[in-house]
Amino acid sequence: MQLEKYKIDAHNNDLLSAHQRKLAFISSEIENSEAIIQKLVNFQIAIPSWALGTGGTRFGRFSGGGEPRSLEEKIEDVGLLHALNNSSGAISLHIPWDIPQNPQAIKVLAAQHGLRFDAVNSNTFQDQPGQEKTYKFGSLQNVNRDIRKQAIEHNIEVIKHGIELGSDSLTIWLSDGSCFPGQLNFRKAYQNTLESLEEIYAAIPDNWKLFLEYKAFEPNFYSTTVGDWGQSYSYVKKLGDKAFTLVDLGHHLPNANIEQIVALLLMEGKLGGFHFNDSKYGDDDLTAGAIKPYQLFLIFNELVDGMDARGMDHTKDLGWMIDASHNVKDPLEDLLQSVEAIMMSYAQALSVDRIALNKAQDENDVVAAQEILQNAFRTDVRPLVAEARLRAGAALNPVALYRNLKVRENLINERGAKAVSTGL
Ligand code: AOS
Ligand code: ZN
Ligand code: ZN
Ligand code: ZN
Repeated sequence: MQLEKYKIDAHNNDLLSAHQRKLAFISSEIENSEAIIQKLVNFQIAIPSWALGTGGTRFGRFSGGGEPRSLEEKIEDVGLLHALNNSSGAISLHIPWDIPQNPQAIKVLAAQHGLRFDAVNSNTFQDQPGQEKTYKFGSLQNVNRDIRKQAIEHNIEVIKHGIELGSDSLTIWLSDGSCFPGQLNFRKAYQNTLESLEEIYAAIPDNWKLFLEYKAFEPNFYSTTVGDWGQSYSYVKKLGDKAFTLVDLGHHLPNANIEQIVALLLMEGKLGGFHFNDSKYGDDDLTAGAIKPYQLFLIFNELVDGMDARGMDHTKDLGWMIDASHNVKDPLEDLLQSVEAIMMSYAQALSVDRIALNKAQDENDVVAAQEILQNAFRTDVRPLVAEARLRAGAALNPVALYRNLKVRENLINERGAKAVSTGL
């Protein structure tokens, strides 16, 4: 389905005067609103290829229809999102779910939609058809050298696919761990994992990054071999300058102070990037900002503070990815909501009066510090985010336009009501 520019323009014209009223107000409230809008125009968040179809649980999956049946159609879907919000200019692929048959043609197609390839993801948490050895008892940690070798070779294969597409990072998430006490020798599992990661790291090109994701639990429920940020940090620190920790917001134990983790990793120069999502219980992979928007804002508050302190480029120096997969929404609408929530938190964090905050902190003025942060969080910055879209030629209200244009109905007509996304 094509989203012609004149349809976006017509939508924007309808909403323009109301938008301008709101923008004028907020611009008078926030001193650096113009600079914030510019930063929002430049900010891009990668869409995971596995979020384009309806997710499921182990109890079932209810497809919404019109889902992308191929890598080409996944790129088309992300292209639609990007046309609507101009903030989703990248796609993150999962191998082998998304093996490009003709990389050159895939690159051209992505470029036509203004998309680049973000981190490529390896998969050693499932056995693939025809695979020689099983990952039932782990991959990079496995007690069996041949199984470790198979997993290492898979990761190297993924890097090769990434190079062909112009990606510049590899994300490794391991399901490795154990389900029962005694099952695993923790030290040996660590050593095996480290050695395996070293072999993968050796295949990482010089201009690439290796992201090591951590997760407290699931599918293993007694121990996970890269179980928290400290464990990930311990590996990436040993690997070298191209290795970083990746923070998936849903991968922590309840009540973890994620913003503090982010601040410290950033300070250590080992924060690689994010998998944004939200959760109430575990790795729920709900829409970013749906449950704990204040937490999302506090994370961005640390990011802006820490990145600026290190002179980092907000747009380029971290990997910004979504990792969501829900069961009851249209996946494209959900992704539009996630991107919006991320942009809002970023805008709010940019609006924080840092000088005043530092002063309040230095004076132990707890109330003032809280007022500064909550003021920013309670300010409606949606007109700034909308203005950034307008200036970039995207839609003032992406979800509304998506519905008005009946995008899902069109995709169902094109692909069929039973079209189920490839991959997960
Ligand atoms: C798994 O819990 C992780 O979040 C990974 O990022 C995973 O590769 C992704 O969710 C796709 O399954
Ligand atoms: Zn993740
Ligand atoms: Zn996860
Ligand atoms: Zn998740």
